[in-house]
Amino acid sequence: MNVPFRLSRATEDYQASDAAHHIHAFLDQKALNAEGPRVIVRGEGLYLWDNDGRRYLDGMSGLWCTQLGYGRRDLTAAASAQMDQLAYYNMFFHTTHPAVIELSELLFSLLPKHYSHVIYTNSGSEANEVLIRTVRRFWQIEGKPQKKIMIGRWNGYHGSTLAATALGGMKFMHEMGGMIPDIAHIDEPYWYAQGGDLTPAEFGHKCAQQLEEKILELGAENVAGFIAEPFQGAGGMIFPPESYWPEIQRICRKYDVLLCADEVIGGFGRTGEWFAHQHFGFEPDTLSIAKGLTSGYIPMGGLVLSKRIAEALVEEGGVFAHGLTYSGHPVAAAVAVANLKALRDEGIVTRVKSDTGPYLQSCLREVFGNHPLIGEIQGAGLVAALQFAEDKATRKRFDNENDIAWQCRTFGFEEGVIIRSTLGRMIMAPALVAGRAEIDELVEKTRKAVDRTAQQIGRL
Ligand code: PXG
Repeated sequence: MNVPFRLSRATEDYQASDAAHHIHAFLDQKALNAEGPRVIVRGEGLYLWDNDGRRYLDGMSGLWCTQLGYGRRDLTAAASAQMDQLAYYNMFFHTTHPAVIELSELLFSLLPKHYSHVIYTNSGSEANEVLIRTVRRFWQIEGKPQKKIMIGRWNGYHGSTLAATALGGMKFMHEMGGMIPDIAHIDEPYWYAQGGDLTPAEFGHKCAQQLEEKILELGAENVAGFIAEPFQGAGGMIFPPESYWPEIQRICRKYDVLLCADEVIGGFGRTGEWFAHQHFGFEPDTLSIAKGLTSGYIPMGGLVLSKRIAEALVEEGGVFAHGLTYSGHPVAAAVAVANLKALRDEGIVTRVKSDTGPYLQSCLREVFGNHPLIGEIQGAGLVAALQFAEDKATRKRFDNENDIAWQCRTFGFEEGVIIRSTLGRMIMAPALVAGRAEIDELVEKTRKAVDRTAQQIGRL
């Protein structure tokens, strides 16, 4: 029986009303209206149900965020209890509250010791908006107000608000009114597509050195920080070569450019470490966080600061003219506390590192290692990407790789699994509570979707 819950309205009815009122994210609205969106009505564990009773294994944790899966009653109870006691208060009027204090104690007990302070936001985009102002303010306090430029990467993603769009490197977003002054970009470390004849190590080093060239071009005295995702998420789940991060860190230190890691996707256990920069072994000055902080149950994000930055703001900075109505919202904080405690005390992050993560990675390599359509498998912990290739020997990609991957995603839905396509890559990032049986199901349904894609284009 696949229909544990059903709302009374017909799917077509919801779809008509949806079409009448919504502009959906990153979609051609007219085309979507013609097709009609799936109406998702319920979630439990790793599974989602639509309004017609179809069940899907959610291989993407919603949008990379539901670390604990759906339906956790401890999180809803935490929200409800906090709403009963103190539904809202702020941190403006010389006030604070226990929920946000408890959250920060917990957060900093999980973070490396050189971080001390956080500015809470409602989302990852806001965390990166706050980042730009905080970094610029830091350099003002340090007596270097001309250090204003932020360097990001082409095909990086840091959110959809104006400054976050500009920091990111999605050109089609820039072209839709998404650019501001004092932002620059360097290339992404996407070896499979752009590495040419270089080894991954040579290519990683070369990409990192672009940062040095860019800093010298702009003048180190004008550059405030470099922002990047430890591994690219929305841009295609791209893991940089091992040579990349050490060289980036060396360059940032050399020119006193702040190293800003966007941990919105990589944070909270995704790679098996609490934060993705720990997986890659570098030490950022700031961390942008969101998504897994609350397992997506309620919006919350934040900007974590190193002691160096925090000390300057606190000891020398005076008033920092910044604040959001919902910064450190008590209900969001209470949910985050329950979420982080579960991730820690149920050994979920530890298990991703020691068991379920390696299991997913080895299953994928076993099933797709010799697949005629798959040229590369990347990932760690519970995040992975499969790269489609027309010719594996030369790493030639399909001209229409976008369409092929989209078709594979659609086959996935038909097989009852939600996986994501970006350019020519299929991405999966299931909830961190996934057990081996669910990982088996994810891999098997993905195999069916990839095989059907291969059959359709005559490659199997
Ligand atoms: N930084 C990173 C690295 C992200 O992935 C944001 C910031 C912005 O967070 P908010 O909470 O403002 O959305 C993100 C968001 C996808 C997808 O399909 C990825 C995101 C959002 C929506 C879709 O991969 N990442």
